[in-house]
Amino acid sequence: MTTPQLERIRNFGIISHIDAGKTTVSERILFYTGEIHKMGEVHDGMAVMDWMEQEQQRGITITATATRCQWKDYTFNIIDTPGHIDFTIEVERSLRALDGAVAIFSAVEGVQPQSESVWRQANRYKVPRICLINKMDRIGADHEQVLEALRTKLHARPLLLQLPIGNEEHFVGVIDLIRQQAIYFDVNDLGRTLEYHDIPSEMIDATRRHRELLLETAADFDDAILADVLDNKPIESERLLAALRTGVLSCRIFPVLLGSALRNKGVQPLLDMICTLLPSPLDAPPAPAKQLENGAEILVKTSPDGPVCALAFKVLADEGRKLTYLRIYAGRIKPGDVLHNSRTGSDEKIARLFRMHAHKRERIDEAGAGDIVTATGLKQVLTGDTLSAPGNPLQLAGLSYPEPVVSLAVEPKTVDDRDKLPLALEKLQWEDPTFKVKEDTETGQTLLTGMGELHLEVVVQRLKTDFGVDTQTGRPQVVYRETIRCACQHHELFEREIEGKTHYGEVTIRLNPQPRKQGLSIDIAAEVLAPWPPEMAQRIKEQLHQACQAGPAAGYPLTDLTLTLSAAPYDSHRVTDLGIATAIARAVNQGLRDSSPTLLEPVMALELTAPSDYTGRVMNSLNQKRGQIEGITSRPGQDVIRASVPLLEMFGYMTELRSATKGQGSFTMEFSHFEQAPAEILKKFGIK
Ligand SMILES: Nc1nc2c(ncn2[C@@H]2O[C@H](COP(=O)(O)OP(=O)(O)OP(=O)(O)O)[C@@H](O)[C@H]2O)c(=O)[nH]1
Ligand SMILES: [Mg+2]
Repeated sequence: MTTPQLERIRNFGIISHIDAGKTTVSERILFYTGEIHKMGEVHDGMAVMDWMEQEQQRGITITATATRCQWKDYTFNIIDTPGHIDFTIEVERSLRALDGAVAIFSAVEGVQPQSESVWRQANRYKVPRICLINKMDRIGADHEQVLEALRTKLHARPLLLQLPIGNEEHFVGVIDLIRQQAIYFDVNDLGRTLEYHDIPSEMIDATRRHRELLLETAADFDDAILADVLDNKPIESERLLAALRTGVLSCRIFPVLLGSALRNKGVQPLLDMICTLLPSPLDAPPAPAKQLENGAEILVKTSPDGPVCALAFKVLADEGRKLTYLRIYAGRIKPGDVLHNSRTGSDEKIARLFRMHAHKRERIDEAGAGDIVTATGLKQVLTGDTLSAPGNPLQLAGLSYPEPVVSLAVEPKTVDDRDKLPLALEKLQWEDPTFKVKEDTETGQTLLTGMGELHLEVVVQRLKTDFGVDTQTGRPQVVYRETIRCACQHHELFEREIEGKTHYGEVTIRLNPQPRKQGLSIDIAAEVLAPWPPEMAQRIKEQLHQACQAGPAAGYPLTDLTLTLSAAPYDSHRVTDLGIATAIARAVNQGLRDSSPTLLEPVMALELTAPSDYTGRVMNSLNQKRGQIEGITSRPGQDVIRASVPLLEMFGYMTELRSATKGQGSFTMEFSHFEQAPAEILKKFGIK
């Protein structure tokens, strides 16, 4: 493949709530762009993009999958992401590395909780988006309701670019409001052929009304269009699209298209709009970075010239070796090149470079700025690392990781399994920053922590299928947080002779409780650390963070408090690393014990759908689970209940709900916040 012009590259992700149709859309994209010759369906376990055995068995996406294809004279790097909240890190890292996104909504279910989460994630990275309302063929499809929810729930400004022709199973095509024509998709050749016709007479009025809205929106971004609209002059499609593009790139408008991926309708117009409206790597804002040699903040512009700067946004353990996904921001890389890893401070060599086509790799000789490729040979690299030219070490902004809230104890079944377990867990941790492993020194068990039951279930199954390690697991447990109920100040002086050397360190700390959802903050007044050598000052900061990883009540991480380092006298003749580290650990530990420590439990935001006949029964069971019902909305024959419920009560709820609703109820939930744990839980941990 020749190196495409940068302005004709589109790096985009497909994001949505679970089951909205991301993988089905991706599969159609690969088919219509000629990358695959047979369309595979998710529910048959045949979709190219769902390549993992676990994905094919479960019919859901688990890992973000990258692929590349050509549409007209544009090159797409696409990442299909999972919708399930347990795999949210896959969305996070994809949005961090991509320039744009296609947000998919189901025409029936509309804006669901996970749609809100991925939308917020995209907002955080200021990723321009276009939307596709999918499943227009289903009974109850209602694109107007989705548009309304985009406005009210996501506070976005959607702009409809199409109207549907026919409803539900009679959905046959769309009216293109820009070019003012009807587009039909030929059912006899899997939607490959598009037919263009005049707008059906009964839709002329609706088209005119919606077109006016489109013109008004375009006029917001182009004064010349505003003048022409006022003068009733015709406006060419290209001008309209250019104005809309300005609105999209600045995330002020979100154009909306309609389709039914499963019925092969609406995908090609989406591809055209990806080319026309989404950013190229050149449109993406320059990446902020820090120059490590002098601490200067700089902006890295997408440019193939100049020193290399790339972000490792995903690492895959592939046949035991690391395969690193790179987004290149500047420069060019090729096999044999040496790159500096800013986190480890060491240099690493690229062995081979590849372009990914789902799970298949194509070897390449070179890649440049704006591209997304994978590399082997980078042994130390982890997700979020910056790789740059050794002569010009840089640090890009990293990724933010959600906190795991569920843990599971595992025990290897045989001696052979015991030998293999640590390496297998290490490799799974390379891939997934939201999966953590801890040895429980008291029980000798290995404790896995992750985002949810499904996350850990997949890990345990992968231990068996990918690494041949059989394990026995306990029941999932909640990962609590610890906080304090009153303020305190503590002074600690540590001075002791160890192996002939006197170690000394002295600190005063203050602890203040904070309201819920405030998190942990560590305050260090600049003057306290000013006399310290920079590397010791850095270690003090790290030790303060470290001291908050395990609280005194039950060993859980601390939250909702402020830890202030109010004094740390520097005596260059007496102070030692060990002395100051011990003083900090003791001060924080004793301070926490004196501040009335307590436990907080994770509370989940739940959205549950069940036939209306079962609503009473479901609400009762949620009440018994200490759930707070936040609202009920009715759809034909079904109720959607939103509630918040402590995670502890939700283990195994899927089975319970299925049996209570004869298999017709379903729910999704995601972490919402931490709340004071009730007395019976505190009692279990011996907390008063
Ligand atoms: N009726 C109808 N069903 C669809 C449509 N698009 C997808 N589906 C079905 O919806 C289910 C989920 O589709 P997927 O493509 O796996 O959805 P997804 O968004 O990738 O799901 P996750 O990756 O698990 O988050 C599958 O059974 C699809 O066949 C559509 O346009 N109409
Ligand atoms: Mg999928």
